[in-house]
Formats: sequence, C-alpha cells, structure tokens
Amino acid sequence: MSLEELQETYATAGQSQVFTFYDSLDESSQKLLVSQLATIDPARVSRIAETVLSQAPESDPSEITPLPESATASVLTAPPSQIEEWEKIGTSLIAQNSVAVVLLAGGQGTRLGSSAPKGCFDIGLPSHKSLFELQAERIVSLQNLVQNRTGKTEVIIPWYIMTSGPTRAPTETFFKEHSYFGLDPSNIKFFEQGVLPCIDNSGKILLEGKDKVAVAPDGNGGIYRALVQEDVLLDFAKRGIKHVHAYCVDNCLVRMADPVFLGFAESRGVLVATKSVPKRHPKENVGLIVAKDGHPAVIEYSEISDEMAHRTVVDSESGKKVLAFRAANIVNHYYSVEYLDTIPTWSENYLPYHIARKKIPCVDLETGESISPSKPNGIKMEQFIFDCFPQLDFAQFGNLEVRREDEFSPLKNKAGTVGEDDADTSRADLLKQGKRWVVAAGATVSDDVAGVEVPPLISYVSNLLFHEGTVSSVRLGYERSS
Ligand code: UD2
Repeated sequence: MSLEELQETYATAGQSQVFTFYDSLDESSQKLLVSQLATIDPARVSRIAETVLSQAPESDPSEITPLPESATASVLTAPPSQIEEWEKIGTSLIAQNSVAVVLLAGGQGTRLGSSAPKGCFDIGLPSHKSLFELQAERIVSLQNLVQNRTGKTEVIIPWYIMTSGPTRAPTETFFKEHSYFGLDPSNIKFFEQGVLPCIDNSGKILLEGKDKVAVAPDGNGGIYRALVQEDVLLDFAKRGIKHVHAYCVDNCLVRMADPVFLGFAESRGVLVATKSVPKRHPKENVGLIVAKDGHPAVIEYSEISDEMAHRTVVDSESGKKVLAFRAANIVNHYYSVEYLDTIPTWSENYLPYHIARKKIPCVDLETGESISPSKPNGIKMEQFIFDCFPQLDFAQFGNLEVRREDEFSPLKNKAGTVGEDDADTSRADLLKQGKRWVVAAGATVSDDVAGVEVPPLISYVSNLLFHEGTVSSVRLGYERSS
C-alpha cells in the first residue's frame, strides 16, 4: 500500500491524526511509523471504538441469577468416590495424549510493578523457583504420575504459551535460559495474541511517540483469534488433542491439566467448563460466574454494580447470610477441542470489547510534548476469555467449585501495598499447603515451621506420591514462623 493509500484509509476512518508529525520525522522514523500503521486496520479500530464508547453502562438486568445447581459441582461436597472417578477419567485422557495446557501469559502485570512477564516472578520460596518453573515441573510430575499409574510410556502434555507483544521475547528467553525447566522444547509452543491501538475518550488512536502508535494486548479474549491465526488449533489436530486446560499465569497453586477437572468435564460431556472458588468478600477483584438470560456468563469485577456485589441471601443449609453471587472466576477453564474448532464461525464478531480506562503515555498533538498522565487519559479495549460462555446452554457448560486454599492464590499486587494477592500471600499459601501435605503423609512438623515447600517433582499437586509410598525421605525447603 502506498503512503497516499495508507493516509487515505486512516482519513476515511477518521484517524488521520496519526500522521500529525509524519513530515517532521527523519526517514527511518517515517518507515517505523508506516510499517506499524500498515499492520492496523483503522476502520476496524474506529468501529470497535464507536461500539465501546456508545455502550451505556449496563444496569444489572434482573435476569441475572446464580448458576443453576445442574451446571455446578463442588469438590467440597462431592463424595470422595465421585472425585476419584473424575480423577481416573482425567488420568486416562492424559494417558491417551489427548490433553493440552494453554497458558495465558500476555498480560502486562502493571499492578505488580515489575516489567518482566509475571511468570518470571520469584515469590520468595526457599527454592526461589519462578511461577513458570513451578508450572513446568507440575507438567513433568503429572506426566510421570500418569505413566506410573497407567503403565503408558511416552505421556506428553503439550504446553501452549500465549504471549503478547511486550511479553513474547522476555518469556521465550526465560525458558531458553532455564532449558525449558526439563521439558522437551518440541512440546512447548509460544504463540502471540493480537494487539489493539489505545484510544482517547473520543475514539481517536493515541500516539505513544511521534513515530509510534500506542498499542496494548487485546485482552485474554484475544486467545480465540490467536488459536486460529497462530495455527494452534492445527497443532491440536496434528497431535490428536481433544481437551484443553487454559489458566492464568499468576496463580502459584494452579493444578496444570488437573485430572479431576478434566474428568468432571468429560463425564458431564460439556464443551466448556470453569473452576470457581467461593468469593472472599464483596469487593474481591474477581469475575462472578452467573446465569444471564438463561445462559452461563461472567460479570467482571470492574463491571458489577455495588448492589450486586454486596447482595446477600440466607444459605438454606447453614441459615447464615452469604453473598448471593459467590462463584468467583479464577481464570481456570476447560475447553473441548470440538468447541474450539468452531472459533472461526464466531471469533470475529461475537465477543464484546470491554473498556479499560488507563494512564497511557502519549504525545500531545498540539505541542508534540510527551505526556505521562497522572490519571487515566485513555482507553485500552480488550476482550475477555469468558465472554464465550453465553454461547452455551447450561447442558454444555460446567462449573466446578474447588478449595481456595488448595487451588487459588493469585499474584496481582506489589507486596506491602494491598495486603492480599501478592508475593507474600502467594508464598504463604503454597508453603501452608506443603505443610498440610507432609503432615497428611505422616510427618511431624514443629510448630515454629510456618510452611514447607514440597517440590512439584516430588508431588504433583497433592500428597498423592507420598500416599503411594513412592517417596521415603526428601529434603524439603521450609520457612520458620516469623
Ligand atoms: C482476571 C479475571 C477475573 C478474575 C481474576 C482472578 C478475566 C478477564 N478476568 O482478572 O475475572 O478471575 O483474574 O485472578 O479473565 N492475559 C493475557 N492477555 C491479555 C490480558 C490478560 O494473556 O491481554 C492473561 C494474564 O497474563 C493472566 C490472565 O489473562 O494470565 C488474567 O489477566 P489479569 O491478571 O490481568 O486479569 P485480572 O486479574 O484483571
């Protein structure tokens, strides 16, 4: 496309301001700007901007109710025999090499105050393992566990890691530098989600520099387009993958390809399933899994009304007041590949875009000065991974409630700022879990030991290996009570 044609497409889309400084740029900067502008469809950006800016904030329509019992199960109440059955089914799916794991690692982790990808973060364990390393070792450990249990030899759980522009290179470098944490690199595939330009409150694309448009990842809902465009679905077909576990990078307790979760989904024959935990308090920054217009849906914490967040009901069993909406989303989803193969029919137009009002460094079009705003001055438009849920009927969807202390401790905030969901709480939760495991396996742990680090290679995500007597004496990291 010639410069004139490019300028024409931007003018037609009402975005010609991106050329404001073009003539004042040297040749290499002009080339830089043009090459970035050529990758953006200004008409699509203007269309999305117009849609998100015209969205009236949705009042809570009355048809939002908690999920029906039929679509929900809980490991807190299911009989142990039911959990064992799910685990057996999930183990056999893994043994058939039909299970893959997809890691959502494109977020920029701005709240954490670290510029490195979140998976690189060291939460301060005795071993100082990063989140990526813990997750990699759980895959290795689960592959070994399934091989030991089924007698299958080459059990492989391929790992697909979705990055975004800013996280791609540092993530791949981190894996290379750590020799893929003992995994075979041919079973790890990095792929990239899309980016979208940032806009101002009137829908105009912002310039980050005179020769650069401000862009941001298009949200974890960008996964669907990326699975198609980056040939991940093709790779699933090549490998015979039928079941996918997708999860959030920042949860140090995440159960990778959890056989119980896979078995739950398979035994119910659902297309999509999600894990949830009981919501901790009304203002917890979690999406809520609800029924909306007769379909499963998630209302994000940034879009729920105060009334709904605080609404309580009396629990029929305990007689106590509980939150009316307490199924908290933890970005821990199951997809059948049968469902993912339908993405091309809906990914372009079905998922809505959400507005994230942010402080976006940009260039003042009048003065050419760079601005580092002290308050939100622009908008990142993003799609949410769970916005595909309303496509499904309740019979095609399952919600499995799990124990928070065993499965969910997200790393969101800088330590010492908010006091929850930070490196200190992540470390404490993981070490407390390890202590529970070794005690359950018959060890005596002195009271002054606050927690024990059980390496994933010793035990997948529970004290299974201890129970199975395959581990006699190991040297465990521990942390004394402060
Ligand atoms: C997410 C959930 C929220 C709740 C909370 C719990 C969504 C949309 N919201 O909110 O409901 O479950 O987590 O911890 O899922 N990511 C990408 N690309 C992007 C943006 C995010 O891969 O463009 C990944 C990110 O790396 C992380 C996950 O998606 O693994 C969640 O992103 P987040 O931590 O920014 O989401 P948060 O905490 O706002």
